[in-house]
Amino acid sequence: MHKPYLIDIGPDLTDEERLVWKSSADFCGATLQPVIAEHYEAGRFPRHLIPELARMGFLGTPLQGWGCAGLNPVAYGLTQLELEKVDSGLRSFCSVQTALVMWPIATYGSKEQQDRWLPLLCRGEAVGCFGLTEPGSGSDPGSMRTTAVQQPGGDYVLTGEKMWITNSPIADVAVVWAKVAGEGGTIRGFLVERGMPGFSTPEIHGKLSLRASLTGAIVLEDVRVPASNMLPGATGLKGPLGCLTQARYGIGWGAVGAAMSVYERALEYTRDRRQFGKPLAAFQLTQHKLVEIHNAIGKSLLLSLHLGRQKQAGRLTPVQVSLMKRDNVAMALEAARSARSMLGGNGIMGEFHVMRHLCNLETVTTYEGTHEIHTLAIGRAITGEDAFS
Ligand code: TGC
Ligand code: FAD
Repeated sequence: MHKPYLIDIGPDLTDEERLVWKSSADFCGATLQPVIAEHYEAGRFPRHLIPELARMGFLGTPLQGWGCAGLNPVAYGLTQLELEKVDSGLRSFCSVQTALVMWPIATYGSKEQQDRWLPLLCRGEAVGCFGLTEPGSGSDPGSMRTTAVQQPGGDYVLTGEKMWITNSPIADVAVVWAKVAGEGGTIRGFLVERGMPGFSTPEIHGKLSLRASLTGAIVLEDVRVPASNMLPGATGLKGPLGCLTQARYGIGWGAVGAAMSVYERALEYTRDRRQFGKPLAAFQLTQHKLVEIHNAIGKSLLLSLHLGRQKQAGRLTPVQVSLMKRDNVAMALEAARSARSMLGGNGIMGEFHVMRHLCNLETVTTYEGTHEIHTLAIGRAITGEDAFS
């Protein structure tokens, strides 16, 4: 008797959540999984799939209005799980658009900004990106050097460079964070649009991770942005950090999907492949590896469900999200390393999909706050001592 998962959250879900999970799994398995390895190996984002992702409600998923699906946090998390079960880069595309572009426009934006951008972004007719990181400012975004200087007529002139920006090469709109000169350097968010003179987004080439995702810079050479493009509801570092809390929540769920993918491959492979006269899965050392991954997935899933319910009740705190992002991604990375070893030489091949997840997860543990930064955030919360600097 073979039962791959002993922890099943299915009975704890509502009918709607189960339906979302199943339809997401069916879509991702039928439409994304068959093409992902080829795109990853070519270092290409499967751009032609954007309309399909939009049709599935994967853009702006938890938002209410503007055509968005309006799913609750658990159902939204399950969509992220299924997307990342295929590839972290596909989840990245959707989560940047949703949590880092649409969420700030919906939360901090003016009605005019919302009505203009959110329907287009929801339908996938426009792509957005989020510019916080700079060449000299990663874990410490408060040290950013991009500036916005207000002109006599009210417009702002933005100058600086953003680095490592998901989706930037194809973005129609960039949420750019900059320090406003003359206001004590307060951080504000601006919607910078493709076509504005001085705005360019060169692609970053040579990534060995997240190869099916587009990453670029944002170069701002005295870009003139109307005052009406400033996000009126965000002032200070808590503006961008609030967006990160939304995206990190989705990553917490997504990482469980990546771990499930590598676990299922390792289980199938070790049950089929025979050495020394019996299946690899019949060796105690292999079972130990499988049990470690299996149990870790179960615990991460339960944590995600618990924190999803807290979010639904309005009780989820940013540091709880740090815990979820940190631990679920670390779990998935460990699972991918172990699964790769169980596949032996085949483990490095694209067709077995494990090495791709392993390489992707090296990015996932770095972006949206590195593992170390989340350790320090949790350490600060439980000790009351700040060890960041
Ligand atoms: P600190 O003094 O702690 O906080 C400043 C203000 O922000 C508030 N706050 C938060 N609000 C919402 N969510 C959070 N997670 C928050 N963390 C802090 C805080 O309450 C305070 O508010 P107020 O009212 O008192 O002003 O700030 P700090 O300078 O000490 O920095 C804290 C630290 C280091 C944790 C933060 O800077 C940090 O998280 N650094 C990591 C940077 C990061 O995650 N960058 C990600 C860039 S985007 C990205 O990677 C996208 S990948 C996309 C993809 O492809 O999926
Ligand atoms: P650094 O901050 O230089 O850190 C380097 C190392 O030092 C890390 O191990 C870190 O944990 C450690 N470290 C730093 N400070 C401390 C400390 N106080 N104590 C102990 N250790 C410390 N950014 C965006 O704004 N938008 C995006 O869309 C986006 N997409 C990305 C896509 C990809 C593929 C990648 C790789 C990155 C992306 N990022 C994006 C940037 C990402 O958020 C940063 O890479 C990340 O925040 C870390 O910054 P850094 O690379 O400058 O590393």
